[in-house]
Amino acid sequence: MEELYGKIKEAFLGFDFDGVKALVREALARGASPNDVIERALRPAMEEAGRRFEKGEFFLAELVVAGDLFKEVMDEILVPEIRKQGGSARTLGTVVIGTVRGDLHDIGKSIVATMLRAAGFNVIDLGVDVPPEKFVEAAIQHKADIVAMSALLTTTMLEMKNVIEALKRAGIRDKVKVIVGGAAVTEEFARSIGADGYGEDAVKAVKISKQLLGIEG
Ligand code: B1M
Repeated sequence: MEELYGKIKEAFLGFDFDGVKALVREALARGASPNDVIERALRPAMEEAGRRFEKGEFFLAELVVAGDLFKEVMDEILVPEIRKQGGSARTLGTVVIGTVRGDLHDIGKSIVATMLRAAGFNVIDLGVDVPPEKFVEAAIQHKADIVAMSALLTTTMLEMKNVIEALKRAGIRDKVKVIVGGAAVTEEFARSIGADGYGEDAVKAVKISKQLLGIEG
């Protein structure tokens, strides 16, 4: 399978949309899980695109195309597959999720939302560039059990603390669990701002959400 993941990365970095889709379908047909395809092929390819951008080898336009390609593969192939495999009849709790104010990166947040839904959570996705007051409003309106935040920029990760402060001001900090994640965030940072949990990837985000609500399995 590693060879196939290598081919997906190569096709991804060549922006071969049809090639990537065909190879992803092949990986699934050969027994790979959607999460393996994300974590072992698509996410590393995206990270390489980011490195090339940093080194000046890719322009911003190429980063945009990489984002579009990732989203197409998710929407057309992986999200339907995750839903098919999920199929949980229970509702484990309500999660309000968004990418914080000033941050427009939505791919990782959307993967986390999909995985949470597949696991049986009711997920309210607020989108990107979400201000603290919108997180608070949604948490109250939907009686959220968890507020989940994503940030990819070292500048915007600081917004997470502002959301926690806003939850405190609204008097609901002790009624919700807060989890954070995204490329810029570390476990240490999560602890320093008073979050209850940190997810390195979408699978860990689901695991920590269940743990925080005392759900087994
Ligand atoms: Co941006 N960008 N970007 N970008 N971009 C990064 C983050 C960067 C590291 C690239 C680089 O320079 N190497 C860099 C940030 C540097 C820094 O802050 N230190 C950067 C920059 C600088 C910028 C701009 C400022 C560029 C510019 O305009 N000059 C600009 C900012 C715009 C803004 O947000 N205000 C910008 C714009 C963009 C695009 C629009 C072109 C595009 C986004 C398209 C889109 O989302 N629709 C883009 C992309 C694609 C990237 C990289 C290459 C890839 C991000 C991605 O989608 N990864 C990124 C480089 C990188 O991450 N290494 C980069 C794949 C995704 C599956 O991973 O989002 O990490 P990720 O999500 C993972 C986990 O982190 C985790 O689970 C997911 C699944 O495994 N996770 C959670 C995520 N959220 C979670 C929440 C949880 C738990 C787990 O709990 C709640």
